[in-house]
Amino acid sequence: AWEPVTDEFDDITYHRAVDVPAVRIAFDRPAVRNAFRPGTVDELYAALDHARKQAEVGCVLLTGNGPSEKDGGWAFCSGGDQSVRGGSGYEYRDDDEAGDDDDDLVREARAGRLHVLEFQRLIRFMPKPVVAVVPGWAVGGGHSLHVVCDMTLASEEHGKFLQTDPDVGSFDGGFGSAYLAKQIGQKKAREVFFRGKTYSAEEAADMGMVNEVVPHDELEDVALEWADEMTRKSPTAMRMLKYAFNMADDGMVGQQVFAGEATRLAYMTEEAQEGRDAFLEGREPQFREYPWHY
Ligand code: 2NE
Repeated sequence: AWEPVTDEFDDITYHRAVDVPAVRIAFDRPAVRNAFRPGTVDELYAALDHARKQAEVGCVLLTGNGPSEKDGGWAFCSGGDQSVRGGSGYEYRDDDEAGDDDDDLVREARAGRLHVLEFQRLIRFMPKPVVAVVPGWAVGGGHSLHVVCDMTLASEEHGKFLQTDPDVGSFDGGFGSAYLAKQIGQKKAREVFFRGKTYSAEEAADMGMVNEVVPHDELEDVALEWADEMTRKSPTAMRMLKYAFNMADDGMVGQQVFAGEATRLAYMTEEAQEGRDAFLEGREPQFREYPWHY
């Protein structure tokens, strides 16, 4: 069971599980296969950042609400909303109420930007697992979002995976392509972008970009079971593992993020506290009392 964290969002829904320390963030524009416009991205970022900061939340399920009332179609996300794409990116339009808590200057500064990439980075760098729960189409920038999530669970009947970026003159040259190649290999990743084939959930699992495929009506229950499993594990170990998995591909930033967590752990030692105490008491630190572990 879920309870709303807030009902103030327009383009997404944000719920907290009643019995599991997990949240569910869902695209809520099923009529356009959950395409995102700038305000949608603002709301996704705000919800995920909120989840990141909640000490009692250990897992995020990112999904898409559905089906579409118009034709019954299901979607995780179909990428950037092409109807609001302007000359240099996606633009706020008058009916884009989402995220309008920001003042006009902020919206103006973001206009035309591809700030879904900031949302991708938040998924990547937040210290908790984010699971893409794919009930239908994962397409274009929506495909890239499932790629950057820590794991992907997909609907057997409706899960479909497609890259249309070069069909609409777009290209995710970061996680959407390069990290995908790490997951499924160079040849397959190039096929995904260069041929633009649609893959079923089973095919996507065989390729290595989907972890598990389950019957559609079990999708949300299984997702919650995964969240339950993961949130019973050591938060510190999970955080260090996520950053360890990231580090090899994330260069100096990956090292910085991992090192930040290592520093936090070091601060918890008596040895580091002796350094602080000595400074505050105006004396030499007595580090000789501490062992040189090997
Ligand atoms: C998603 C897909 C394959 C679904 O096909 P189908 O046949 O199931 O549905 P249909 O009829 O195409 O779509 C249903 C309604 O949703 C709208 C459609 O226009 C249609 O509207 P109505 O005719 O009912 O009024 N719709 C679907 N996707 C939309 C979108 N992205 N923007 C606006 N309206 C959309 C099929 O619909 C499809 O191929 N969609 C386009 C996928 C796409 O090209 N996405 C953008 C890629 S670029 C990107 O996402 C990106 C990036 O790569 C990097 C940074 C930022 C963004």
